[in-house]
Amino acid sequence: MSETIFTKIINREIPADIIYEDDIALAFKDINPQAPVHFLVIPKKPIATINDITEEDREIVGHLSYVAAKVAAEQDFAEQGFRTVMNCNEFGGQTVYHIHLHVLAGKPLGWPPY
Ligand code: DGP
Repeated sequence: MSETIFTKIINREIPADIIYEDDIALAFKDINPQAPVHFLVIPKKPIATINDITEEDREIVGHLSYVAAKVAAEQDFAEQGFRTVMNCNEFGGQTVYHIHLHVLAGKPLGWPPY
């Protein structure tokens, strides 16, 4: 897949407010927050969309939820509650084609999301 802005964030070629990093994933604050807490958890491996996840990626993708919960606990909003969202393609509202888990928290979130 072609490189996105998120590869540049992983490689520190452009700045981001990084809040978590390990061998598999990176988490950083969303540039356009939609809630008091809004960060993205991305795999270091570039995978364009949910549709491109392969069998060998299953552990990586599961790890993104693990990181979301870990940061939620560290930042003390786990018990209050939060939402994770992964948008896919045009109708899903995806704009950056490197999968990312949105983590939103800090206020009651509406449902359905439109
Ligand atoms: P989506 O629409 O699901 O593809 O979400 C992409 C998100 O990525 C969107 O909420 C804004 C965020 N974003 C886009 N470019 C940048 C950037 O350069 N830095 C940061 N921190 N976030 C970005």
